[in-house]
Amino acid sequence: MPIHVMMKFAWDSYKRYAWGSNELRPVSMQGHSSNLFGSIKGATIVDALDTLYVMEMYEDFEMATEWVEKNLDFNVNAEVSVFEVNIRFVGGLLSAYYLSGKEVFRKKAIQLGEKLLPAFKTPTGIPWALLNLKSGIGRNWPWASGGSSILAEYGTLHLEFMHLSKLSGNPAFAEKVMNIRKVLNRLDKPQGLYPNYLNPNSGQWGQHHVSVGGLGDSFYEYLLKAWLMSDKTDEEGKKLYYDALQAIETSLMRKSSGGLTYIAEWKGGLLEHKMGHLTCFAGGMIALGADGAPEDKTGHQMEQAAEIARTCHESYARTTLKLGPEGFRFDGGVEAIATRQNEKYFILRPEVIETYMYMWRFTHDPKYREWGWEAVQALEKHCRVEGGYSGVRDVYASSPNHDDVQQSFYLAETLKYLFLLFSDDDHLPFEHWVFNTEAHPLPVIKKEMTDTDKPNQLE
Ligand code: DMJ
Repeated sequence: MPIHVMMKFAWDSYKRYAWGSNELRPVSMQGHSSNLFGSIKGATIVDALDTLYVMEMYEDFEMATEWVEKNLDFNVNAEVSVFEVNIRFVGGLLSAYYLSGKEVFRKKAIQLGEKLLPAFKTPTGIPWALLNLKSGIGRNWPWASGGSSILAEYGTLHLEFMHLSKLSGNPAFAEKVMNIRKVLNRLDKPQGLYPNYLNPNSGQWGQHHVSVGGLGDSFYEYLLKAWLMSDKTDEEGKKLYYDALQAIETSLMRKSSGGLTYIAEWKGGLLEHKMGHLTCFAGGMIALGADGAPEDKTGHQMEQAAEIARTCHESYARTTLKLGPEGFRFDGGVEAIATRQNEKYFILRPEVIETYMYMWRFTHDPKYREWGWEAVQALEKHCRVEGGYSGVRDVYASSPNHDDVQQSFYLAETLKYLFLLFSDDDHLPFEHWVFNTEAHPLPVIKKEMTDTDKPNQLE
């Protein structure tokens, strides 16, 4: 099954049953709206724009562009997740702009970025998680430790905001995200690790939970990518990334008795021997950073990345449906298997395929394409339903019980990374493009040529 045919089916189903809604319910064949986006509409359209473009589905891209022009509206009286709106909508609009050159995307990205700025009105400048786009009033998730903001949320704005400053000429966006770094730099890090919770009023850490999966993940990713996207001029981003990775290696990375490397979670000094599907993105991240690693660690980091890819593949291979669980454990006599009912679901997430894609690009070892192909077959067999693709509730069940949601990131990320895994390396080459955490490609901002770099005018 060629990947663009999968995309066509996912897109056509959304178009037919849920056009304009945020997401599709592929079993009940109707629209689905998550409150993460308030009353902003069309998440799937904006998230899918660049995938349509990259797969050369230009008619569909035009249709999506027209919808954005006529219908995408941020003047809504509703509370949104700053992080989700940034990675999916701002990121999606920016990459659609850079790929197509269409002005409407630049304009809409800046408009939305301006709407998000009031989220930074806190005593420390660490933004709120939730923001009412009309009133500009923000707050944090009620469940987050003592009113804290979340590392993976406030730490995953950097790439998009740097581009917003570049495209708008307004330095405010870049200043806001650089200030987040300043606040973090002033704080003590327990064993060099970054707790997931930070109070935006006091500037102090909340509970000492550390994770390279949910609540922490893309913060680390954006340190590395900030450096890469700056054409390797952001030395601070570089240092913060490699120092954090060293702390992760020392305190969280472990090998099971069966020889599987995993990244555990840390709760108040104790290790929880659990890895999330979300954590599996780390294989790709470590591979992407390996080339610039200090102290001759390139080979070592490539090995770590390959080992994580293998562990994550095992988490798929050890299920009945050959799709990965949301979380898997390395305790109580099991390895890479979910033991709790609420960790057995699969919601079309991309992280494992993302890691295969990076590993393929860096090694050309055919096993990564083989593993990607296994995932394609499982998606076709168990997730494809009459009205699109659906997640499943239990990957260990003998037949799939569908959750009836086609997540927008399935089109933005899972299908894009699959497509790139089976494409030549000159599709979106890493020298020129950096992927935001929702797989939206953003161009490297080339450094000004210095006098010595400049070609000799006389020659
Ligand atoms: C996406 O929205 C992004 O990849 C994010 O970083 C994590 N969660 C989903 C996909 O699993």
